[in-house]
Amino acid sequence: MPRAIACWRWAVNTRNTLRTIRAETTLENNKMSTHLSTEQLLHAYQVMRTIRAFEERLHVEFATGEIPGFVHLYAGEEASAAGVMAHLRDSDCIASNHRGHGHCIAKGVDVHGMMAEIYGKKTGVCGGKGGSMHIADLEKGMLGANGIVGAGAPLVAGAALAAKLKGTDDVAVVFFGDGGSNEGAVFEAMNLAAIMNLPCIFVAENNGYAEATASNWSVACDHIADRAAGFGMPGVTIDGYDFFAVHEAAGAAIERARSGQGPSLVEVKLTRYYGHFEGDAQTYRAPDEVKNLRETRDCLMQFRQRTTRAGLLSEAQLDQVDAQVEDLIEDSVRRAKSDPKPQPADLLSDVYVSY
Ligand SMILES: Cc1ncc(C[n+]2csc(CCOP(=O)(O)OP(=O)(O)O)c2C)c(N)n1
Ligand SMILES: [Mg+2]
Repeated sequence: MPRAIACWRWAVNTRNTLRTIRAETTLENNKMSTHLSTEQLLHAYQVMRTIRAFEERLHVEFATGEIPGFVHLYAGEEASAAGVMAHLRDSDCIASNHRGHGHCIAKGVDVHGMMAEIYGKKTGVCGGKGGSMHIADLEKGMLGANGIVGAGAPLVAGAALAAKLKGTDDVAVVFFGDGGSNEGAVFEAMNLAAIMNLPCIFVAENNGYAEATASNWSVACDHIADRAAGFGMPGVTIDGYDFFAVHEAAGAAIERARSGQGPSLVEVKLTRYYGHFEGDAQTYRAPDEVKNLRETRDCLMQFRQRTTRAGLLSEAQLDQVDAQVEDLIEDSVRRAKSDPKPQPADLLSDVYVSY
């Protein structure tokens, strides 16, 4: 089948599948069908709840002045990280941006090590030398958060090329924002991935703003996903408040990449609950914008309502996850605060890679 037709068919099929999911998961009829097991559903909820609790606690702790550097919170966007990462294994690589905590947690990076890293402590996953914007854990396939907007895309193209040359069926996923979607590095990586038929997935998390600039002002087309056509790859736009929609679309794109059919672009539409960075006064947002979205669209709220009303999970099971996550976050903050700082001599280690 010619490539353009194959791409178009994939996009149409994905859209149809998503329409089906939305119809089946409407709250009005309380019906829902999913092929996910109880264990997988609980894991998805646990990932989303951990990200939310981690970020909400950081919001409080950052205000005390104890955390060095900048912090960009991911709260509100949890369904994207959880929905994509549910399909990945440790040997699959991801690269993130400055808003990377959620991607790290969903990829399985240790929460204690992350909290210590953000506090700049020696026990952090990068020895306290990276901080919030440079958390990386190669054993988990987390190539790194990244302070340079759009810079994860070429890294992921490289990881996908490595997987292809080694003959594994690993895939590589990059997360970038609506702002990042305008970067030349992202276009170059998408072009390379298409030319070389690399197992790459480009996930554009469109939260409506790049710093204070609204995406409907800065992005020249209606949907970031539409840009995929320019690279001959499929693109789809997904409701990022809906874990199941993200899970389905990401699953199709990842399966496509794993089976050697090449890259895809998945645009996930969502919002961030906090400012661009901690301390942002957000004067560019309508007063009730976040409040309304939290009350009507929140991904955790929707997940709980749908799974309990459909009899897939019980309130008690979900409450138990909430309690476990609360303990984990409490413990991680307590430990991070009392852990030792790196010493001056630590500056001389981790400079070069040891082969
Ligand atoms: C190459 C580059 N240009 C500009 C910046 C400054 N900057 C940091 S974050 C950001 C906005 C990114 O917005 P988006 O990609 O939509 O991600 P979001 O913050 O919304 O998650 C900008 C312009 C940067 N860090 N790197
Ligand atoms: Mg954005």
